[in-house]
Amino acid sequence: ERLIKTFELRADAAVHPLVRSLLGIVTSKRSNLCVSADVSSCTELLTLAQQVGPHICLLKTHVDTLPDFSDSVAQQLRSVAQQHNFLLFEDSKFVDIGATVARQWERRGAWADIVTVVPIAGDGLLTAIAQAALDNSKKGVILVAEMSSDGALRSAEYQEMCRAAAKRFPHLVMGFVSQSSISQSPWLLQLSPGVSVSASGDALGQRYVSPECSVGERGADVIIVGRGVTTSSDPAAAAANYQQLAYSAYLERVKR
Ligand code: 6AU
Repeated sequence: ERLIKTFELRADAAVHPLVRSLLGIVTSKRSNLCVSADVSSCTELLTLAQQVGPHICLLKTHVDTLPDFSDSVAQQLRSVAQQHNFLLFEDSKFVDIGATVARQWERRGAWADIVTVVPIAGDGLLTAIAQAALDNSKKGVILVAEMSSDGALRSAEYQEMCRAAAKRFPHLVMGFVSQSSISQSPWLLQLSPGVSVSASGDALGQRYVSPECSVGERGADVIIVGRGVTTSSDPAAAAANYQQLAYSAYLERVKR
């Protein structure tokens, strides 16, 4: 359990300005929900962003799955994000040597506020991102420390690597994608996918827990929900429901 519990106090302790901004959005909108916009076209992406915008703090994308993604779409998405006050989170899962990530950056990283990194290759990758980001205070990295799926690596050594990388790059790393608490540092955030109110898994090894379990028991600060929202006939209502459940679970947690 963290000594500093509330998002407000954790924002005050934050090193990275984007952690402060994100926690400000979370508390003002009363939303610790990130919707994972895993859709098939940019039209669907922009529609979904408008629908769920009022209910989210983050919108997560995989632009390499969108054949028609372009600078103009990125710009339109940015204006929806501004209108509804959320940040843009590209799930890039950068994993390569620094020189390669520096090449991947322009298309897959430059447009978003936050990107994901799998820090198994050493410091070169994070150094490359720190150099490529025009303004480091406006660019955040989330380290993928522990995955939700069946058979995922659960390694204390790897988790220690993630903690150490966060320590070496305090002005870049905002926290972790994980299923459990990786660090007690109040300024590092835990983002947890694998959350659903109705399903327990999919046919390809994804595993789900409820929002209450993710936030209340496993320590998620922000839950990441994809299909629980995107496959609903009413994505706005589904997002509102996840928002309410996740934020109530957070409010319960800080009382303990
Ligand atoms: O809610 P879902 O299962 O439809 O979508 C979950 C989203 C997907 C995954 O690529 C992603 O979360 N994800 C991640 C991330 C964010 O890195 C890690 C993980 O362990 N599990 C997981 O599902 O877009």
